[in-house]
Amino acid sequence: MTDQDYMKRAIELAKKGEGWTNPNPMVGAVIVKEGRIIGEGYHARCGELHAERNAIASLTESAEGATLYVTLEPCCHYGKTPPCTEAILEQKIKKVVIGSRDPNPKVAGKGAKILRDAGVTVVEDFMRDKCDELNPIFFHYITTKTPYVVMKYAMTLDGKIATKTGASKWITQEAARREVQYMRHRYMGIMVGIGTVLADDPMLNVRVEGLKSPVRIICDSKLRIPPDSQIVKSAREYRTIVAYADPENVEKKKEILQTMGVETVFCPDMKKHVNLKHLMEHLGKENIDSILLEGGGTLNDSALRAGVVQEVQAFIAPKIFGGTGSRTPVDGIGIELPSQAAVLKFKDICQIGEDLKITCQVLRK
Ligand code: AOF
Ligand code: ZN
Repeated sequence: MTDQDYMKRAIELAKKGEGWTNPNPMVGAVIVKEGRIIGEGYHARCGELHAERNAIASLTESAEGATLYVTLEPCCHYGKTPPCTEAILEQKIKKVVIGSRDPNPKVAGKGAKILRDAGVTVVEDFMRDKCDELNPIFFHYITTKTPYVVMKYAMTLDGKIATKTGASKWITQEAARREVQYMRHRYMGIMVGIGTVLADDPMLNVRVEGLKSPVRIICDSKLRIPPDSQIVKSAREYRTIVAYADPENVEKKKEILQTMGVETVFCPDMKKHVNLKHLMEHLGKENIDSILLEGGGTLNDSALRAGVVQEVQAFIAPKIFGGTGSRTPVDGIGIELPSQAAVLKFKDICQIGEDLKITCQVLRK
């Protein structure tokens, strides 16, 4: 096996933590001695041991003189767990091969330096791009303190998210819808507008054994959400945050919602709409590092314009609805010139069942 193979194994291990490590990163580690893997581990859950310490815990023999392959620079601070650099030095590991750099200001180069100063051979940026792909959420969140927002929608080949009557069940097939359940597990929050709640009365949870459900976030300027909606009725079971912006005549409603377990947050802009930038700052403070935005065209438009969207994931079904008035993924008033467009970059395209999934990074709003 080559250095690349060991790092690929570490990446594979890291992915096992997907959806569970947030707001911490996914990290994998492999310890190799004389061409044999003698220990491996990954970060399984926020608050639990880091990948390096789990790899050490699994050692089948002494790691003295061994090489550690780790997808992220080892930490050197006391957080919820003690520094990994200490464990690495205790084990007398001779060489550490690192994939991603850690932008966490508490680490950021200091981890690698401590190891080097102690006489360990350190290789940085090894397969860095592949390792970086594990943690766009962590890199964004740790540097901005606001959640990484993924706008997700399903549309027909002619760009409609509903028929002219508003019917939207279903656009994509089963396999793509299963993928969406997984996405709800992966991101910590899910956000929709009040229009979606009134039209569909959704649960916005995950209905797959062994996966977790996201925190539900509703943008609801006038606090119109019905107390007998599925979301409010299940607010004790699934954390639910409703953002509102118009303080008039909401006191009583707010009280009812709160006694039913809903958290409300007042987050107005000048026009008494929800200020999405401020909402993201609030959610960041609540430790929510990532959000799946399942829009509605109006909220999608506002989120794009507010500059809070980092990624778009579009499912495209090989169907055509037509209709001048049929809803599209992004509504609002639109722009005048193509040069004013939001600009994205294609990152990935794959077929899921009969449907396509396109992943894009937002470059300019
Ligand atoms: C992880 N898992 O495998 C590595 C991390 O609060 P703590 O102690 O869990 O520390 C979290 C920080 O540790 C995290 O922000 C990142 O900078 C660093 N490395 N974190 O959760 C790991 N290696
Ligand atoms: Zn660590």
